[in-house]
Amino acid sequence: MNIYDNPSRSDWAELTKRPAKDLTSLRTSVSAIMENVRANGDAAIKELTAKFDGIELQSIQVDQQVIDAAGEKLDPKLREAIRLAKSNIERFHLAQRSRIDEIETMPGVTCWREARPIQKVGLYIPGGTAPLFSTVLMLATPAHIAGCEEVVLCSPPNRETGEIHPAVLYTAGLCGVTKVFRVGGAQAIAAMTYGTESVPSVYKLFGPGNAYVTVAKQLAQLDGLAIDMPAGPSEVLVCADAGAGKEAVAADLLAQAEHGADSQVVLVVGTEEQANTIKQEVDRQLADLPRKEMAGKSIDNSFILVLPERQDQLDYINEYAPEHLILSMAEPRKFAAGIKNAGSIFLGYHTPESVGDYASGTNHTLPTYGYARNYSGVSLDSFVKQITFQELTRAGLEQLGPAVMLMAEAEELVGHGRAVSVRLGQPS
Ligand code: HSO
Ligand code: ZN
Repeated sequence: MNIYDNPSRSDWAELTKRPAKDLTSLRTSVSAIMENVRANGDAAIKELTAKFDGIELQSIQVDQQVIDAAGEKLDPKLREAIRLAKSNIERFHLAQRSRIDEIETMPGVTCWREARPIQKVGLYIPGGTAPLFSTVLMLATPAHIAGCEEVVLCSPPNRETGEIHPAVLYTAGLCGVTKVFRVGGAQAIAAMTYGTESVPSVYKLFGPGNAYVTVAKQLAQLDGLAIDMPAGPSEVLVCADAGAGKEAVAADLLAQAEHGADSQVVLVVGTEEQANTIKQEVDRQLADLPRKEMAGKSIDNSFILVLPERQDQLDYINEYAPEHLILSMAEPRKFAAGIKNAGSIFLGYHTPESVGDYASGTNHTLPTYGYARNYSGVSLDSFVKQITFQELTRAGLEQLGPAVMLMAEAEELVGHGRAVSVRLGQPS
């Protein structure tokens, strides 16, 4: 971990850069996979699953009995933990339901907005090195609360068993997923984009994935689907004051680093002495981390920034726009008031990022790669559209009509004006 001691502002741009991601080279091969699935449906899914996952699929869809029985394969204590997490996530997302306020913009002219669920949504849950059943909680819970009619989940089958991890299946059953499919990669995204004999097409895609999945989601957008947000490697920025425990800060940094070699980890502190102390502690804790190889690579690409001035710390963080921001400090709320760009903020000495990753109630699907400047994380809003309404009385139309007719005439749209005048009994 390099330490940068109070660099000048002109050097900050370099220190907010994420490693370049050029996915254009994958476009051709991903596009071929998508076309194959579009043209050949289930047969293509089976062919591609044999090729990429080494599994001959008997059936693509997971039977309901298999989902119902998945919980028995889990430690009852883990089932309990998942239920606790679900209850907190449910509570937080239920509170995000918008109130319907009817507004009279002028007498007799009433306007309002109502949320309607996106009817069909697709959730992608990666296989890979860790079965991310927590991501099922984060996506399926708000989808269910929103009232989405079809909640489709795709996840790659395990290379040995040909099955999806029981924790993923159990959580899917618990959170109201309607159909689960043993398919991963770009072929899963293609299946949910175009539909196959088994897999329904959906209107919006959610969930993390590797580079192939990311490119497939970009291509799905060109075919009219919505996606949750642009993807990039997960990241954390920890800002620690002198009172922050070195063990906790180092553990927070490593919790992020163990996600993958390309994870981004940044520490901001006030003194070089504190930077050195925490750097040593990171190395000490890294030594016995099971995923030390991956975490070590991420730590090698990470850095510590010494910024003695509080305003500089704030300005740097806002420029970096971290996915996760941990404010390990005595008065975090005061500091947080100055934050303009971040996906999710963890306040004080007792709030590790892990609680938000799993169970505090907030959503862990968050904007990475600086997209916290212009995107929010997943929430209940991600699963609904807002429809606007207006209703006028006769008196309301009499009041508003003349202005509309004048504007229509000025835009030379005679038909628009006529739609008002005929209602008011005026000559057309
Ligand atoms: N930190 C990840 C979410 C996660 N962590 C899942 C553990 N499991 C991205 O926000
Ligand atoms: Zn995490």
